[in-house]
Amino acid sequence: MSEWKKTQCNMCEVSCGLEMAVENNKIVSVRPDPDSPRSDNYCCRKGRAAKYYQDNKERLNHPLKRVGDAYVPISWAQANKEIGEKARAIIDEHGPRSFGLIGGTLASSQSAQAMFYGLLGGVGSQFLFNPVGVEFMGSWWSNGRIYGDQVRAQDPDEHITDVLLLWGCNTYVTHNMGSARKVIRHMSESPDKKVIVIDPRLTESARMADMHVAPRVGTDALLMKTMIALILEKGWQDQAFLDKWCRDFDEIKPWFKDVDIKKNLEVCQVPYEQVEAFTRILCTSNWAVHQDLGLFCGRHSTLNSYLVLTLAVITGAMLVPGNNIVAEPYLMSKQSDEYDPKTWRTKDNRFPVTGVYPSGSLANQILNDDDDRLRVMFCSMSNPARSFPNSKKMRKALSSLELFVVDDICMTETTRLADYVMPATSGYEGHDFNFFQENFPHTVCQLKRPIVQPEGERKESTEIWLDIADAMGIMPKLPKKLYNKAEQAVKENDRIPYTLELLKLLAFNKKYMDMAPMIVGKTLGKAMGSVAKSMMFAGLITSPIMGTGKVERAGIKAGNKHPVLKRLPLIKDLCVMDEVFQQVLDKPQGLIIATNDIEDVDGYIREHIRHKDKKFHLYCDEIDGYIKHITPEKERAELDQYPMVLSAGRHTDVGVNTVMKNPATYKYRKPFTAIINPEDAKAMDIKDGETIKLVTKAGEALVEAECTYQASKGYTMIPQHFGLLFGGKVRGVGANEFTSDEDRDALTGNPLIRFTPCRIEKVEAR
Ligand SMILES: Nc1nc2c(c(=O)[nH]1)N[C@H]1C(S)=C(S)[C@@H](COP(=O)(O)OP(=O)(O)OC[C@H]3O[C@@H](n4cnc5c(=O)[nH]c(N)nc54)[C@H](O)[C@@H]3O)O[C@H]1N2
Ligand SMILES: Nc1nc2c(c(=O)[nH]1)N[C@H]1C(S)=C(S)[C@@H](COP(=O)(O)OP(=O)(O)OC[C@H]3O[C@@H](n4cnc5c(=O)[nH]c(N)nc54)[C@H](O)[C@@H]3O)O[C@H]1N2
Ligand code: SF4
Ligand SMILES: [Mo]
Repeated sequence: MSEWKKTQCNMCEVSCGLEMAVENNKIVSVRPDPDSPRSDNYCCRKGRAAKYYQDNKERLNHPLKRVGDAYVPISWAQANKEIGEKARAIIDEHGPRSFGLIGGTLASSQSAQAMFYGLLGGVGSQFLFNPVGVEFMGSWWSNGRIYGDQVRAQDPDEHITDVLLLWGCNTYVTHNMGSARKVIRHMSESPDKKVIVIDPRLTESARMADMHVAPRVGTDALLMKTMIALILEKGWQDQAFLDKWCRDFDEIKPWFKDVDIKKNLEVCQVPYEQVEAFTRILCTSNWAVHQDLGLFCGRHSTLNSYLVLTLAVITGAMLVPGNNIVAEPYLMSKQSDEYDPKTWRTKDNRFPVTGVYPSGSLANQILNDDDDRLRVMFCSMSNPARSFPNSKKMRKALSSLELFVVDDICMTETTRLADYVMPATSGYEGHDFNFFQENFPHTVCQLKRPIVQPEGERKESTEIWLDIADAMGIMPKLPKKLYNKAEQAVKENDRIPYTLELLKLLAFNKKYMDMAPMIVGKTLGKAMGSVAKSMMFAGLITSPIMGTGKVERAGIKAGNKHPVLKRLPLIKDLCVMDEVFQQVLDKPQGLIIATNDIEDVDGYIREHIRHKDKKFHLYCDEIDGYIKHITPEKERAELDQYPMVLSAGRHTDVGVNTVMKNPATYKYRKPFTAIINPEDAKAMDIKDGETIKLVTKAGEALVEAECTYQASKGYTMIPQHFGLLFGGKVRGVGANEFTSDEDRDALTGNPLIRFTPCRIEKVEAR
């Protein structure tokens, strides 16, 4: 007999609430959880495929050590001791710049990130690399410039907006927005609402849209520059909003002066009438935009994001409910200031955004001969040998490290390069969480807990890295009293006395601050039986929602456990957050833990603009120096150099990056093809199903051609999920076999994996 258990999907950041039927410790069936406050009884194909992810022949069960070309199982104690000693010795000899981290979080499971920050703090290193450095460098840097906060990302308020833009993303397929298909269908069917898709291709999302704007690939920046010029020419900007909330609107006007609108649009290949209608809609409606890889990883990556935000501010659609809002922080990230002399640079002079360095800088930081190079790296929940640009170079770099330790649930392209491989529990076998999820105006919080028991010696990633940090000797010696209070907290189900003891310790030892999550993990986490679970508590009692009134607005009040302490404001807030934690523990389906006051629009704007003057800053020198080069002549000349461009890795519905490896999930589909526009194919005399050679400056491989109008002219695409080794067999070619770590955005170094110049060669029949 199977039993239905509540959990949260571990596949993507949307984190839908799910119910899974478990039989003999195996997941046998999946359905959306009707009680989930997060996902409104919604679930996609990837979530339903959980059993293929959970049980497959690549799962890891024991710590492994590389001996020659083979891996041998060793005990946790031996693994920790050897890793701790080796790492310590290398870092002591070569200094903290020899140490760096990769990953540390899945979009859906983030507790281990806290340990990664502790490891960096303990060693004194700043080198963190993860998918932020593939996707968000330009976008999050722009957030920092325009509203003063890199961490709180722009999001659409899709549930009540009138116009939803899907810009450079195929959300109907990729579900990179909550309840994606439901929302798009609803908007598409409502006569008073509109979906507008801006994508060169006729995607599944574009088919649902009221308007499909199909610019030439790589011309979004020119298109947006033209739209803003049109707004200024017509006087359509929201002047009252700008007067109230913008510091420097007049200073950016020169960027859009003397723009030849018709000439620009010829390069973008979009009709004037459509652009005028599109622009007018943005100036007269509530609108919200979801943007993703087509913009973030496309040509002019950073400028694209900057101009989307600029459009939102100019039309009065930024930080206004029903338009574009910001997510409460869900990643435990940091703000980065590249002009602070204490901020490290890479050898190629790149800087971090939210504490993360560009992925394309990693290989060069390892592969060089001088003393300033990365020698020890730990990697968690990431597959950089597949997901960072230029796989060939990445393999060489990672395998040349003096010590490379990886945790994963499976044997992957990256674990195969490691000296030690650590077996982790999946999100269905351990505790974890996505901190938090935006259901604007609400914030939802859910704790994943084991619904199946882990096999072998798997451990939660959070605990794996805590134990390694301990073995490296970077944890301070903690007072016995803190351990006792932790035990007492669990016994009495009251964490306040423990928290006060912890605060006392930190107040007298400021240098422990960097290690605070690890201190909680080692005391409260070990006492609770899950370090990850204690990270949720640590996150809540330091959360930016604390003390804002949002928790109380969501209906959560402090219990009566500490009536005396409640008079002290700090303690009162802690008691409220402790109550939040208790309620999260009590509700496996998750709950709403904070609610914004959307009636108070001015208050909302003021809260989320983090510049001191509480104004949007639209002018910055970096963009001033860049945007003047975006002219129709230069754009056309550069684009014409590349008659064929490759999108290295469209995200299709049979995979989630490289997380879903089991081919059983696409048994009756033929997913690994390069899609080519039929007119291009005809011109090259290529037939559907024919084998072609795809060539870029980084690599070449034979692939099967699929001729379809899903591809736009001059733009071929391969999927992101292939080239994965499963059961001894590789299917297809990995997308980053074709990408170069040199093709990067000039401003922030984001890789341009959606714009890889390529050549298609006919393979003569032998
Ligand atoms: N099924 C599935 N879902 C996923 C994932 C997955 O792997 N599989 N991955 C998850 C993750 S991590 C992410 S980041 C998201 C990614 O989600 P998406 O960004 O929606 O995924 P892509 O397939 O890369 O879609 C990018 C779109 O941009 C378009 N595009 C390319 N060049 C340009 C351009 O120059 N201008 C414009 N305007 N558009 C352009 C492409 O034609 C394509 O349709 O999906 C998430 N959801
Ligand atoms: N060329 C090209 N490159 C790309 C992209 C592209 O479209 N084209 N997409 C980019 C994008 S948007 C992203 S987000 C990145 C993703 O890049 P990564 O995050 O590096 O890669 P994923 O494929 O998501 O791999 C996550 C790893 O975590 C493991 N894992 C899964 N669940 C768990 C768990 O519960 N615990 C632990 N410990 N491990 C787990 C999986 O087995 C997998 O090896 O790739 C980027 N790279
Ligand atoms: S949308 Fe994301 S979280 Fe929801 S079921 Fe699909 S993969 Fe899972
Ligand atoms: Mo992503």
